[in-house]
Amino acid sequence: MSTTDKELRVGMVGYAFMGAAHSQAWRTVNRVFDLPARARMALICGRDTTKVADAADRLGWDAYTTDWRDLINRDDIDVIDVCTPGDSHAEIALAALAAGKHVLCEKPLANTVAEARAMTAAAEVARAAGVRSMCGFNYRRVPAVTMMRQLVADGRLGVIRHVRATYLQDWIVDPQFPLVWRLQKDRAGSGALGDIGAHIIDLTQFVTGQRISGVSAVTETFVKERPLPAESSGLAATVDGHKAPTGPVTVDDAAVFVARLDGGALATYEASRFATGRKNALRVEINGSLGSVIFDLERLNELEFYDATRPSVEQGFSRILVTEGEHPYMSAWWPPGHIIGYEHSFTHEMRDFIEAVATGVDPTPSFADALQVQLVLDAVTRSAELGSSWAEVEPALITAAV
Ligand code: SOE
Repeated sequence: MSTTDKELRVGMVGYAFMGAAHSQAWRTVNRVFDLPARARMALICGRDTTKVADAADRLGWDAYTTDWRDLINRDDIDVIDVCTPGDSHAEIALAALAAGKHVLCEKPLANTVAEARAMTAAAEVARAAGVRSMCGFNYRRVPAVTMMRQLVADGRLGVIRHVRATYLQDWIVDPQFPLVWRLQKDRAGSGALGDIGAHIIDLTQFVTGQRISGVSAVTETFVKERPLPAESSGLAATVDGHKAPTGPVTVDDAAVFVARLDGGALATYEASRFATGRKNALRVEINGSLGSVIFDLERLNELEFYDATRPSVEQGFSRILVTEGEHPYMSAWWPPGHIIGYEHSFTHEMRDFIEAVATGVDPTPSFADALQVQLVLDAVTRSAELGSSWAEVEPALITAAV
């Protein structure tokens, strides 16, 4: 496809779920999109030699290393792709930016506001030297989501009144699920809030063009102790037939909050890993004075659109199949009606990153955009801890029939 001989040599840190998703995108992007530069999957990094060697072979990387500093110090690496747990995002990204490497960092940007501010400041300095940086909020690159943003920007919904966002999973409902890194604050920064709540915070701000200005929140940790994972498998292990030792869960299992957006909209957000039966259920509904639009990740090729300007006898939610060539990103794939999947959002992410770096413009979302998400995460955490706006329901003082 691409005739360019310009290469962007990528070094990726991490080889778990996001490492695999990013690898698929790096493998595919130049075969689908005609871009001003080609991504070369030069080096993958992971701490375990055997596992990272296997990952290099399985995911299609030229070589591997067990020290991420190798990537930073080499002058034949142009891009650092950070796919590690949140507790190493800042250290790796700061070193990469200082070394003049372009950086793509998975979400959420960091584990704390302080780290996110430092990363954003470093990105600004590096930007002056032509070094680009982006945070990997991949759902922005689902064609239906990009179209949702366009409908709002074109005024098709009128004045935005309500935003209603949920991101629901259920992978830790079993109390025997082990205490993996995502359940430890020092590794992950927060639980469902930062992992999946960050997505709906970014996505709703991206779609509406409005920023969350204030929140009132509750969070809950339903299972407070979990078996320590076996070093090797990461599964709960028994020790000599006895129940494995346990450790404390130090993050939220669920976060629920109301919010005001700076354009006047009222919003509700729910991020939970205890929504039994919901596997990766992200849903956003936007209500405006002239219409509404709904995105459901389980039906990511579609949008539901209600146009209140239509004659009343014709009004109703229409189902838009977002697979036409004119729809965002879709001309690169298949004919209309041939749908795409979750992994395509990462290919679109790499497309936009490569094009921005190769043409010398700043990709979005920037670290500053990701800092805004981090600030919302922090406000939710503070609100939940303070409980300040919480009004207890007074007891009825009668014995209600239960
Ligand atoms: C786990 O909740 C996870 O892998 C998130 O970390 C990703 O960002 C999300 O896209 C899918 O679920």
